[in-house]
This record gives sequence, C-alpha cells and structure tokens, in this order.
Amino acid sequence: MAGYQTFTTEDAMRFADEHSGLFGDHSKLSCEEFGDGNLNLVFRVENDKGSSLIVKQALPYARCVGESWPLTTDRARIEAEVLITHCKLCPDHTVEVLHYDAEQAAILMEDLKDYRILRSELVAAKQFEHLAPQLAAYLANTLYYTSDFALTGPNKKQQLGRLLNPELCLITEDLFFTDPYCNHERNNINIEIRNDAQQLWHDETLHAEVAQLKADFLSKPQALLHGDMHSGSIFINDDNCKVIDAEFGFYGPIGFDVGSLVANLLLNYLGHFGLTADTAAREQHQSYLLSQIETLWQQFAEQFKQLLSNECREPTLQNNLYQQRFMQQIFTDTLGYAGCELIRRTVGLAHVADFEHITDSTQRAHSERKALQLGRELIMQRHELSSINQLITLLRYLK
Ligand code: SR1
Ligand code: MG
Repeated sequence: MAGYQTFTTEDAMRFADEHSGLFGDHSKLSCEEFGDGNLNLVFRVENDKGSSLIVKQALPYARCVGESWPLTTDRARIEAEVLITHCKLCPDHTVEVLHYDAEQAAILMEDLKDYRILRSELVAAKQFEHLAPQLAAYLANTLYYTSDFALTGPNKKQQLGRLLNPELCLITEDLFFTDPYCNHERNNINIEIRNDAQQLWHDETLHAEVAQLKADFLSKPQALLHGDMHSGSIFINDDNCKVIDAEFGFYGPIGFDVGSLVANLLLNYLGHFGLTADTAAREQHQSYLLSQIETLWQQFAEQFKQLLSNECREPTLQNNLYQQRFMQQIFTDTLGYAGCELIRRTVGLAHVADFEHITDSTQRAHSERKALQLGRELIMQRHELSSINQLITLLRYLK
C-alpha cells in the first residue's frame, strides 16, 4: 500500500497515457469516472480522436458500503491474473488487460465502448441469440483448461496458491451462504416478503443442503472460476459478448460459475412478471430466456465433454465412467449454486436491477417469492434432477 493513492481523473489519464501506445504524442485526453459497481473506481480515458481505454482502481474499502468495510487492494492483482488467464483461453469473450500496476492497484484494459451491460439489456427485454453459445464457450474453455484435466498437479497447485483470494471469497461465503439464512443486519428484505424470508431462517433441512454447498465452495478447487458470473459482469452487443470484473476469481467448484449465470437469467425471467405488463411480450421474452438457459447448459456440457475426450492427458482421469459422474456432479452443483444465487439476490445485501426496477412493491414481492421458492427447490432437488428441461418444468409449476 506504500505509495498508493486514490486516483483522480488526472492520475487516471497519466496512468493510461504512460502504459499504452494507443493515444500517441500530443493527444488531448479527457477522462470521466463512471463506476457504479460495488467496489472500485472506473475511469474512461479518451483522446480527441475517439480512442479510449478503461482504468480500474481498487479502493481499500468496498465502495457500496464505505470506509467502514475495509477490503484488500490485492484484489486488483487477482482480477488482472484471472482475466489474463481467461483471455488466453477464450480471447473472444474476455476483456483484454493491457497493464497492471501493483502499487496503485490499478488495471488498464480495453474499453468495450460498443458494448452494453447485459443486465441492463435484459431488463429492457433485449434479446441476443449469441448470448448462450458464446458464454457456454467461455465457461467450457476457461473452466476445462484450468482444471486437473488440463494442468499437471504441481502447476495447478502453484496457480491455486497465487489465487487463493481469501478476502473476496469471505464476502461470497458470507453473502451467499450465511446471511440469507439468518436475521443478519446486512440483509435487505422487502417488507412484503418478510414472512417468506423468516421461513428460510428456520428451515433446517435447507440449511443442511446450503452447508454442503458452502463446504464445497470452501474446499473443491476444481478450476479457476470467474467467481462473480452475474449479468452485470458481462458486456454484450449485437455480435459478441465479453466477460469483465474477475476480482472474485479463485479455484473453486465449476458449478459455481455456471450456476451463478443460470440464476441471473432466471432472475431476469422472474423480474419480467413485474417489469413487462404486456402478457404476450413478457411470455415471448421469458421463452427466449428459457431457450438460452437450455442452450447454455447443453453447449457448455457438450464442449466440456469434447475437451474431456480429446484433450485429457492425465491417464487416471481419462476413465469414461468417472468423467460421466464428473459431468453429473457439475450439473448438480450448478443447480444448487443457482438456487443460492436466487435466494441471496432476493433477501441478501446485493440485489439486482431485474427486481429493483419493479416499481410496484407488491409486484416485486410476487417475483421475489417465486425466486425464493425456485431457489429452495433447486437446492433441495438438485440430486434428483438430471436434465436442464427438468429445471424449466420446475419453473413452470411455481405458484
Ligand atoms: C460487497 S460486494 C457485493 C456483491 O457485489 C459483487 O459483484 C459480488 O456479487 C458481491 O457479492
Ligand atoms: Mg463486480
């Protein structure tokens, strides 16, 4: 932290200018800070010809709460390393990091100016057919090639040691698996669903399953995860999508990334009960989301299985039966973590625009209740479900 100082727009311009050849001599630079995320400062630096880059600086605390919640700035290193690793494995769908500065906890990266945040697009009921195929490719490649199927034991352990990310993992451990299941002061609960939230606090059967999912999150380092795979971490346009914001990355259970993404599509599905008044338009968007969820899982599983068959060099792990069980386990975990994400985004600290943009609180409560019900079903029934269509059937039978 010696020498660290919170960037002003001037500092961000100097940083971007020094570490890229993009702007050239005599460029007139301008800069705005536009971050609205939970944790960091984000600047756009632009020259008079319209070329631009992003400077992201980690603050020594969580921006959404303030200085009372200190947070390591080492998360910028983790983010840079995860993005660089993922970009090598899936360059089309990962934002490019150009420079990382340890002292200033700052990252210089490409500006995805022609892209928009996926969550805002989905809230506005925009649809992209390439979303699921591209994100399936991102997940299959980044997760397979950082797993034991692709890395040697010593190599994987070396990476794993550098990317333990204890502080950011602790945030997830608390916000995802602990707070929603007790009367925690960090929770943020719509008064109209207080009774439903209270039921979660006393549901011992559910707590046992969440304990299992948390234990796996703590101790199943299958692959280098993005760690925060929600629709605010994805930029999209009419042709492509790119994943950003990997500061929660660590070696964990593969189903955590897949499940977080599935849940965020489900949150959008449920949010549209209150966001879109026109029934036909709502049903059309919801059916788009279901087909994306189905495609996401099917193409992810297909590509992961292809990689297992064609690329696995570890003789013991080449066993067919083991690989089938492994895929089933990823599916089971995906459903469980999707369930936890639905619940924590409904009653926990960090909510999502898909629900928050529903202006009528009774209508919001209707979507929120469905999210809690579906979240619980996914967690409880995850061992019994064996196909993505069964998830979709569950969704249709929600009260
Ligand atoms: C204090 S951080 C709250 C949430 O924002 C991040 O994007 C993660 O999802 C985290 O849980
Ligand atoms: Mg983020």
